[in-house]
Amino acid sequence: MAGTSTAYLSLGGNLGDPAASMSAALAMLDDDPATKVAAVSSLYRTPPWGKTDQPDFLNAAAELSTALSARALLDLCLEAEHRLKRVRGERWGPRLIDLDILMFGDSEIHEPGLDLPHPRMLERAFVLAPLAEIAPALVLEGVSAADRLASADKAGIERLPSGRDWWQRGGKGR
Ligand code: A4P
Ligand code: MG
Repeated sequence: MAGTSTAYLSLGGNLGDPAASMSAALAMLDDDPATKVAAVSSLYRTPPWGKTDQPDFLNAAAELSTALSARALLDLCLEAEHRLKRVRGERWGPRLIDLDILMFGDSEIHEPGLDLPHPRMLERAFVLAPLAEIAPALVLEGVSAADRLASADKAGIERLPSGRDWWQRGGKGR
């Protein structure tokens, strides 16, 4: 595809069936004619960050190949969240599904409703652990994802034996 960008996403949720919601979100992205899911990490069980009196999260990361603009990819992610009936509540609070764009090629964007690279990813092991699994050499502000993870606080983070094709199993004949 001409004009194709590589984008990295963080997926997470801690209400309902987060693995099913994340799997459905990835299927929706992959169904977009301009977007392909190129790689997906294992599932990780992670202690809640920010607001700690809520259930553990499941988190994962994905690499996409897309001919969309960053803004159009964000809109697709927000639509997927909406279709999965995300209820927006308090900041950092419990959620059915959350999709964040971490990186979009080497774009740097600071606009209303869209910041890239994602401003809060470097401090979060729940983002870095799955990202480093699929893209260890990806450079995040001068330091590789693997090295960022090595110096992050990984307490309580557990990689589940899901394999990397968990999102394709079951449902919709995938
Ligand atoms: N937005 C701007 N830039 C981006 C981007 N690069 N990707 C805007 C996606 N969205 C972006 O999002 C608010 C708005 O951010 C979007 O409408 C979009 O226009 P939101 O998801 O409604 O807000 P939020 O998620 O409540 O706030 P925030 O600060 O984004 O929270 P986070 O950072 O998503 O944190 N603990 C664990 N273990 N695992 C988690 O996944 N997640 C959170 C949420 C807290 N604690 C967690 C986890
Ligand atoms: Mg968010």
